[in-house]
Amino acid sequence: MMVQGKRHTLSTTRHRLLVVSNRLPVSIKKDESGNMTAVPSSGGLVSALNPILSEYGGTWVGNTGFASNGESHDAEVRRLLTATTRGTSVRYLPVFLSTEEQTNFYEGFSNEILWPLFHDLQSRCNFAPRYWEFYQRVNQRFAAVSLKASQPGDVIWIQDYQLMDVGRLIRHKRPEGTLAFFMHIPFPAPDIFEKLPWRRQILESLLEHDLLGVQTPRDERNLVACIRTFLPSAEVEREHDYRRILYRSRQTRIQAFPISIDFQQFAHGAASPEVGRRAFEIRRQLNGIPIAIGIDRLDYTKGIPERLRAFARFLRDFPTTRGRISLYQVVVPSRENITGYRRLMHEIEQLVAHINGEYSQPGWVPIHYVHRSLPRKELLALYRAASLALITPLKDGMNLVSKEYCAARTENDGVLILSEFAGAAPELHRGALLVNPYDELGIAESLNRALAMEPQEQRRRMMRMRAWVRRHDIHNWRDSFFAALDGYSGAAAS
Ligand code: GDG
Repeated sequence: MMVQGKRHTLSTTRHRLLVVSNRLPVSIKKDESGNMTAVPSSGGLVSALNPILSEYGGTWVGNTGFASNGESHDAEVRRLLTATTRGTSVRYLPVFLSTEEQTNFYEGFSNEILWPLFHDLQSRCNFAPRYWEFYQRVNQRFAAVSLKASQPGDVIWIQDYQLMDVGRLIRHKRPEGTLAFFMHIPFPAPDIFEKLPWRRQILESLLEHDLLGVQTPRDERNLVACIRTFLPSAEVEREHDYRRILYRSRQTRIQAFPISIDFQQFAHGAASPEVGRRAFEIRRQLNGIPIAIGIDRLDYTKGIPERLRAFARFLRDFPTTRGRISLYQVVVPSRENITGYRRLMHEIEQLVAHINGEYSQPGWVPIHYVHRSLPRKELLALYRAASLALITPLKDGMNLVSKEYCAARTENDGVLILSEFAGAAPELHRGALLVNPYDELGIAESLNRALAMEPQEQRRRMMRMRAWVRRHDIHNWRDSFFAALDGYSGAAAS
């Protein structure tokens, strides 16, 4: 639709926006005396979408991580959420799940099937049929809350792998509505996706959206290849930088939108005197010994044990570096109700103890290990204090930490060692040292190379990465996504 020669975009017409994600950006916690408080949730999805919602305004639908516990409890949660967003243009709307639903939908279908499968770790999957029933049932619940909270002209933007069936259920009631979806995790190739017993239903549900965003061109190729393989009657057309799918008289645009960060916010925050003082303090407390940081949610996809082993290999193979660098590994608690995650935590703790036991010397510890979530300022101070970032996921949709590290390096120094299987790799490859996260020796050699890297080379590499992330920030991501949606949706015609 053209207005005075200018294309209407979602940003200029301000369509009402409803974001739907599994978790709200705040979690509800109850203390010992039974008082409830709302605390910010952590994770990449929240980091990325928070600045967008605060700026654009809208409704955010999601669950609070707290099992439903009767009418009066639910009403209290609602009141708390309303109080949390008072004075802003954002509204949080809770979806309440029972403990059984949480177990089977979230821990079960989402995190014992979809999460490992979509990260190419199929041997970790548990394809229990009851999980699928709960997945559909809970998706139905999210769809019902979203429908009730929105009007036909609104844009409904569904997030991530836990909610792939919501669009189908909404579409049924709103054939003309504008529905978008963004997948934050990788999309697997057909030979992996085919293991999913419900592969056809999932693809059909995804094709109910007007716009389907994925992180990287590789994810786009994989998704399209899965559609061609498992829905052979779908027609695929290639347009400039996206594909158009025609299936059962609906059109869906599929496109890669590499997600990003609020570059200016990270750069300004990191450059603040307060953060500068804290970074100085951290370096002093560590006796001036440089650090390489690793910052990850507790998750086997992040490659933490593999990284620790590679660090030990580095200390073994390059003995002159002992005492000259430490690894500062932050592991943010995550999904602690899932057995595999608790096992992973113990594995990490044992490895840290073992490596420290083997190599520590007076005045130097090889690995500093922090197992908790840090306040934003402390995180920024660590980014500033760290000469190296060692980010080696086995597979990652994007990995925002790698972009945040670059944004925080306002002096254009520091080296990023990055897994070639992170979604960020194709964007940062001209500045980062890319490694295979399974290749212990390769990582050890890269660490050695990073430690010896001349300041001019660090500067050249860091400047390239910072320029890229500055240009391709979260605002740019939102604008591209909304512009693409405009060309396709009921919103554009309204
Ligand atoms: C998923 C996909 C994709 C971490 N520790 C602390 C903390 N964080 C923040 C970081 C960053 C976020 O959490 C982590 O984001 P990632 O992108 O690295 O990873 P996931 O949580 O797995 O995110 C991922 C993302 O969605 C977005 O699409 O990139 O591939 O898996 O922002 O800063 N924040 C604070 N304290 C911590 O200790 N405050």
